[in-house]
Amino acid sequence: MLTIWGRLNSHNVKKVAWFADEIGVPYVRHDVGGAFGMDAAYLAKNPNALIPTIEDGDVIMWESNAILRYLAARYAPAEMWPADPVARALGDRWMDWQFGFANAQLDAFVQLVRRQAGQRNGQLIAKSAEAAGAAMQILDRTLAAQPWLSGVRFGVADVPMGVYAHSFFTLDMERPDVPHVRAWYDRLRERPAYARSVMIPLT
Ligand SMILES: N[C@@H](CCC(=O)N[C@@H](CS)C(=O)NCC(=O)O)C(=O)O
Repeated sequence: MLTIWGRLNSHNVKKVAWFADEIGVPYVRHDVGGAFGMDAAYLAKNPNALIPTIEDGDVIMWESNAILRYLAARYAPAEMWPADPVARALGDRWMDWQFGFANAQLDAFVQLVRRQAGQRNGQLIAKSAEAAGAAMQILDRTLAAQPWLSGVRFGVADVPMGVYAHSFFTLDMERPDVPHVRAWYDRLRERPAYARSVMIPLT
């Protein structure tokens, strides 16, 4: 049985929990990180003191997108992680691109979700919302030409930005009009596994 270590209000943990569920890999998840802390046994598995970490038999893995690629290669249907190097790479780049998006949106997320109403820095929120919106306009141009970041069908490359689409459209901040990203997000919201692990209140 796959074990996932990490609190589910983390974007990076959501990716792994959603994708494992999506491809039908049963798992148990233990809350670690944030208010739950990390004990010595956890730090022995992940010396970075970050979440998520997985344990799959003898395999201990960290780095959420590396975990996704591992799960995809080992357990997912072939179309979710194409063998063709070009098709694979064209989707895969959006998995790395997601970390830049996460940096852009980080201040807005922290201010709006993790600070009390009277303690928020409006300038930080506006600057971060603008950077996140500009990045989403790049994604929008891609999703105008293809239905999924993975290409013609849903795949693992949709997962990292799919998780961030939920916070982007849920945070109470200014957003540019990105109709193709919105339509993709609406398609993701129809997926039961996405609803279970990603569409939860932001905390
Ligand atoms: N690049 C790492 C980043 C992991 C990361 O930054 N995780 C955050 C939560 S999203 C974390 O562990 N924060 C400390 C904590 O939760 O205690 C990955 O993708 O797994």
